[in-house]
Amino acid sequence: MKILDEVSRTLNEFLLVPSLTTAACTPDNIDLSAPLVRHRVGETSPIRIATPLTSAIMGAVSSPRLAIALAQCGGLSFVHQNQPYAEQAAMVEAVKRHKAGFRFSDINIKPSATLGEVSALLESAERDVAVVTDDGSPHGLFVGLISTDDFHPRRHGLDDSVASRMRAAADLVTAPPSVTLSEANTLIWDHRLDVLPVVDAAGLLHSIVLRRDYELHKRFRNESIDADKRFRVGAGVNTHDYRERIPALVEAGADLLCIDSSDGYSVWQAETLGFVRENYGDDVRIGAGNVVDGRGFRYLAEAGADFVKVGIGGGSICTTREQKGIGRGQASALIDVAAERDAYARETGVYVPLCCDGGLLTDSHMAIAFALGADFVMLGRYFARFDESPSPLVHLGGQFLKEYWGEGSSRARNVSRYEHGGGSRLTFEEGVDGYVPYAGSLYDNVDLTIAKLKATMISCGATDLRGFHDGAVLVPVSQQSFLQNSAEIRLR
Ligand code: RVP
Repeated sequence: MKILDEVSRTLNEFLLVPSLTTAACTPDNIDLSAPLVRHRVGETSPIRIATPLTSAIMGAVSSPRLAIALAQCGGLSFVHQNQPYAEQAAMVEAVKRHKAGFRFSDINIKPSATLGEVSALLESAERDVAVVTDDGSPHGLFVGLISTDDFHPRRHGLDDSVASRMRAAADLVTAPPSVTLSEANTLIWDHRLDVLPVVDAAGLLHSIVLRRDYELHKRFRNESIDADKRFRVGAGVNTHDYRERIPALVEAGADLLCIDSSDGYSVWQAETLGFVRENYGDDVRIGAGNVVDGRGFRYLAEAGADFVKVGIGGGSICTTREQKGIGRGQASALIDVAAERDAYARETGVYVPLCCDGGLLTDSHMAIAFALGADFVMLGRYFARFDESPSPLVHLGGQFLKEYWGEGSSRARNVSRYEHGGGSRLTFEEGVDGYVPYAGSLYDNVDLTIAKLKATMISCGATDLRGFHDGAVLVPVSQQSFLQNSAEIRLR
């Protein structure tokens, strides 16, 4: 038996002590970019992201819609693996197929629907125009467009059909799927269009380009895109069906894989990493985890992991610590693993990035995680709160909430992540099923988080994340100062 000297500390137990802010510390000058995969010290990682945020490998979090939005903001999503691999690969493909500026048509209606129905649809979605397809689906036969300018509830019967007031496809300007974004925008301005439907040779709707996205697109200067200008997306894998899942995900175009497990210090992870190296060399990039100490890091780094994920039991929906008694405070885990990462880099000349996963409840927790040595962070609760996450929005007790559940909850039944040796059954739960407060758009919230991280780095005199970590001065807070810090107490 061995008992570690230090107590297990959470991110909440640290504060940053400001250092000299120099003239170079301006928000425009701060570089939040991060390496995602291993690289030689002094060289650039083959995959970097401009915004060091990734979304958790969870069914309640990482959908194609969220993956596209996050890639637009410079981050990266990992599509969850608790589904048949063909379905997961289809999600990856949907992200890779999506051309920047071209969106899935999400407000669609059948020509036989009534004006009353389309009116309600547009009102609830806060949109002005719906796309009419033969079956009302996003990729059905394109039939026309109907907007709030095409009918008025007092002039036209709400029981009249959409077909009676829509502008028919034959009279509209459309473009083929080969159109580029700049050609599409020229058509939009030349023909004064609000919507440009992109339609294939068979007349099926492919996507739409919206005039109002023109400005939005210009806002994304840091998109995560591959060499072919497609959005980057990651995907979770497991140590059970990797022989089938990994080829399917690679074929679908996944940029990065990650072994998804609550406890990654296992021979099964080394085997999975070995499979990738044997079959793909360095062409396929794969992270591993989760671990909470230097031993776990070194084991996975030596087994070939491209990055290592840190954190056991800290997730906001996680009950692993109560159920199994395993885990470690996220701050202690990061301090230990970051020291091992740097020692490994000195010894081998290879830098293996760290992802801090779970329990980042505030933007300041993220700042502390970067100061303690995380290269990038993974967030579940944070992203689950946004419009773009796949979980339902509910109105309860006068509050808007989004559903959020753990992968170890009985709702997700993610047996491959929570292996208890019980076959395909989840022997006991390691996560809960609950709600998080709805917080609006991912774009606005990520902008705010970036602004706060930059403000922290400015106070600490840093202009990039590595410099922030190297120069960080942190202090553990005592129970007393922790209590006094709480605004609730100060106001009493
Ligand atoms: P959080 O951001 O605090 O919501 O944590 C998300 C992380 O929690 C995930 O990336 C994963 O590592 C972990 N998780 C997911 N499901 C569960 C569970 O059911 N226990 N835990």
